[in-house]
Amino acid sequence: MFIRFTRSSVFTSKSKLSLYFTMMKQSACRQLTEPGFWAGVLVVLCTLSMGADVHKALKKPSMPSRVLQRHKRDWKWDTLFVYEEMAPKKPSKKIGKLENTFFNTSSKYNLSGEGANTFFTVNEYGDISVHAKLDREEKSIYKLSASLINKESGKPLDKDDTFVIVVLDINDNSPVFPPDLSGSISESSETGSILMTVNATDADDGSTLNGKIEYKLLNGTDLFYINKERLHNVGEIRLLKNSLDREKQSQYIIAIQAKDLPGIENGNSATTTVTININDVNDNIATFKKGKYTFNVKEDSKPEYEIGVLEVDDKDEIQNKDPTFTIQPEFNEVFHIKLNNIKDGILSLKVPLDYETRNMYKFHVNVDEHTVSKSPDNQAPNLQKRAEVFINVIDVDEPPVFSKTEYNFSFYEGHFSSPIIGAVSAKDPDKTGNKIRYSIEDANCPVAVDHVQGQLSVKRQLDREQQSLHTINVTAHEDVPNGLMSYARVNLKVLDINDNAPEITNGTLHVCESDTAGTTIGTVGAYDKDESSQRFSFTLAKESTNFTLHNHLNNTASIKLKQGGFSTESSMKYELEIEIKDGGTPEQKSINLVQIKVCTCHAGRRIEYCKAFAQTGVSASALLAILLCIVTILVIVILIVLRRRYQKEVLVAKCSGDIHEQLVSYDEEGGGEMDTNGYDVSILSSACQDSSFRPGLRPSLYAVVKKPPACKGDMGMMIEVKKDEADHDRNGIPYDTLHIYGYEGSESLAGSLSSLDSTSSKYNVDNDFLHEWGPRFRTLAQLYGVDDSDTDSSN
Ligand SMILES: *[C@@H]1O[C@H](CO)[C@@H](O)[C@H](O)[C@H]1NC(C)=O
Ligand SMILES: CC(=O)N[C@H]1CO[C@H](CO)[C@@H](O)[C@@H]1O
Repeated sequence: MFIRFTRSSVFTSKSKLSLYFTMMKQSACRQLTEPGFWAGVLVVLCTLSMGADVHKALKKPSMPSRVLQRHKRDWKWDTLFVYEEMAPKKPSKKIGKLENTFFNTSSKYNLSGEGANTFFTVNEYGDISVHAKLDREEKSIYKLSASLINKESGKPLDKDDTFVIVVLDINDNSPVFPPDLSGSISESSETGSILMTVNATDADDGSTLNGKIEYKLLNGTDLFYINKERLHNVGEIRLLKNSLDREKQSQYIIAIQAKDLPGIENGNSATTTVTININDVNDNIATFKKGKYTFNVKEDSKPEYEIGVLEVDDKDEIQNKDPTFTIQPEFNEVFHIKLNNIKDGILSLKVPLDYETRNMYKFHVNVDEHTVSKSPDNQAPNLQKRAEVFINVIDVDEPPVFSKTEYNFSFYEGHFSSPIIGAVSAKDPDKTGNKIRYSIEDANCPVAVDHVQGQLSVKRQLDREQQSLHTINVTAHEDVPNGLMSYARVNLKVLDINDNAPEITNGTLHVCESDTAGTTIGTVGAYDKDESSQRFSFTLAKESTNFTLHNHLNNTASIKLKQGGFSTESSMKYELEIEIKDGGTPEQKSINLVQIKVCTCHAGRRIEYCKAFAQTGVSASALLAILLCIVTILVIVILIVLRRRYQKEVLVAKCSGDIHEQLVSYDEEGGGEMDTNGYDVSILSSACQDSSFRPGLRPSLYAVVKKPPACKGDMGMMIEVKKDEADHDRNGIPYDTLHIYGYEGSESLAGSLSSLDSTSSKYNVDNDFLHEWGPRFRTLAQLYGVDDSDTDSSN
């Protein structure tokens, strides 16, 4: 159960501090109010008895009844109040008093909690005073705790208790508008429509007038108004008159004032501007910009060609323009009007024009528009809702025109007495009326055209069975230089004549050994390439002793046995010659051979085994061909065998040794180009260019004799010979082994070791030193040295 009191009455009551009696009554009432239903009754009674003061006590925010029960009459206070924004005074302002029953001269009060000893202090008598300027918007309630202590020992004399100090509101804040206010409304809106709502806020206590807002429009009041009611501080801007016209003014900027303390002259206020956009509706009709439109159109313009634009005025925004154009009815078949992207009319062609028929059109066009509401402008006196249109058709040189776009002719296949198929014709539509020349460009076309008359004729016999329809393009062009041309299609259907003989459809039948006389061994049919519906008739060209033929007159015939007793053992072959006539005109007939196999059969004449036809065996020429093939293969095989044998003999001969022209033969597997350990590859390449050929580097494995006089010539040839030998030596070492061949020569650095060249006559070493060696060598010096006398004389 709750009892509600208006807060304003609490705050406005001035005589509210330290009401001792009230406290007494109140705590008594608290005790009574604890249990259930009676509590409610008692509260009401208590309320009545305490009058205006009791509600204050009940509203006290932090005075738990439990505490009060335990410390009856110990602490006494009421809620303390202080106005915000009050400058601290000297002496400081007393806002209330703490009272405790245990208080005496040796005790003192102490404060703790929010703002204790800074904003609020208590003196030794329990007087609470405020020392600072408080701001309710920052903090509206301070919760404090009071204690009573011994002055000397500091020991608490009673349990602490809490109380609150309420900061009272003053009107120190102004309303604040949200930023960027704007609204919009359709130009066709009715009186009273809401354009937008504004919602200003005021930081002051919303339960008092300080926090309530009233709005006022500072301009635009001829068109708009704002509500005076202050429901949740929301202001609604509404339309005063339904006289908006976007085409005259599309935007309004209105100043709004918000003021607190509504209904009171003073108060804090704020102003802002809001933008009101007027939305367009289709309320203006379209009118022509001009009264007369003139266009030129070439006669060869295609349908849908856009002749020109019929511009219109429509003040509405593009999405609200909706003009409809009507052409004078007689011209509806020739012209039509569609809208372009800016909603002007586009006059277009429906059909091609022809200068030769009509070179000028004159008609009128109306424009109309259905609007959702009417702008006053629509009532102007002479609105241009009708315009005259003049169209001049311009002559152009046009290509020939065929009498038909497609011609269909037919012609019989085979022989013809007259080649004429038919004729095409074309005309020059222009005034000049040029002569037309016809031609067919395809050289393979079986049809020719007369260049002047346009007569078509076949050039050769046609065959329906080969091609039954010919499509021919005939060209007509004006017989003048740079004359225009056009084409026509000619479809030539080839008609059938009975020029093909019928053919049998199943030429092989079988007779079973078990068949008896009268058995139908098969049915034969016929077909014909010609298209005329034939009635084939079948007859036996030669009487048969064994078979009869029965014509069914439905384009089939069956063959029956005259007698049974056929055997696969017998060497007889059975053939029937059947003559088939197609019954057309002229009648075509053919003699067809039906072969009849003799077979052993399962039940139901299902073939088990058939005797082969004598004729189906291999023919003599085929046999000959097969024989020839076999002989050829044999010959080839024999040749191969012989060759193998011969080669083996040669190898055996080679292996037997005794080959004198072979200079060196090593049974060594070569290391390839990568094997640089066995020998130095560079020798081979340097031998030609490098004259400083060093013998010490020669691999001992190879016989090196003497550097050849030149790389080309003898040595070159020898190397080629040796290379060739090596390449073709089947017993030799692998091909990637390097052979180095050389022979003794005059330019070897090592010189020749042969004694053959060392003749004494060419021995001219200077042995003069022998003379200097003394008398012991005189004889030697005389033998080999230069003549002494010569030396002396020269000296
Ligand atoms: C033709 O006639 C024969 C005998 O009257 C009949 O068996 C056969 O089914 C017929 N064939 C066709 C194709 O009508
Ligand atoms: C099985 C059978 O009767 N075959 C006869 C078919 O006709 C020839 C004469 O053309 C007879 O010699 C066969 O005996």
